[in-house]
Amino acid sequence: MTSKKFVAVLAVAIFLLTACGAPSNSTEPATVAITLTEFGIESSRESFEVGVPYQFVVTNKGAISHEVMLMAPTMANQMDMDMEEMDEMALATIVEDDLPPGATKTFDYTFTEPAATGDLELACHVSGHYEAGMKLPITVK
Ligand SMILES: [Cu+2]
Repeated sequence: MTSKKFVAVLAVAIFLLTACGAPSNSTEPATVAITLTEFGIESSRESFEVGVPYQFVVTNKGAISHEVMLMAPTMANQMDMDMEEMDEMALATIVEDDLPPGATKTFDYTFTEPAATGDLELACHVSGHYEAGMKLPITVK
């Protein structure tokens, strides 16, 4: 192989490598790690961007079952709101049955509009948990 030909082959090889090896990450959802405990919610990210697909990976590190809802803050003691209505209000939900101790569940969500801090939160509405501190305000820009 002449050195000129070798360079040409090398150039093609490099082109192919970079073409396959460097995919754009723009379509990959950004991972958000959420941890549930008694009684709190932690997130690897509390500030989000409109239009960016996020994958929420929710892990229950507590000793009892929890749930997670992405929704506007609500008075947990509001007696006129039942679980069904809350489910309708929620942008996303992982129900208690799916989050026993040690479980990890995911959901995908892309925010469509901005939200000031406190307009939206991640919350657990298992009876008594919200009041005990299982809520985390988030911001969407
Ligand atoms: Cu809970």
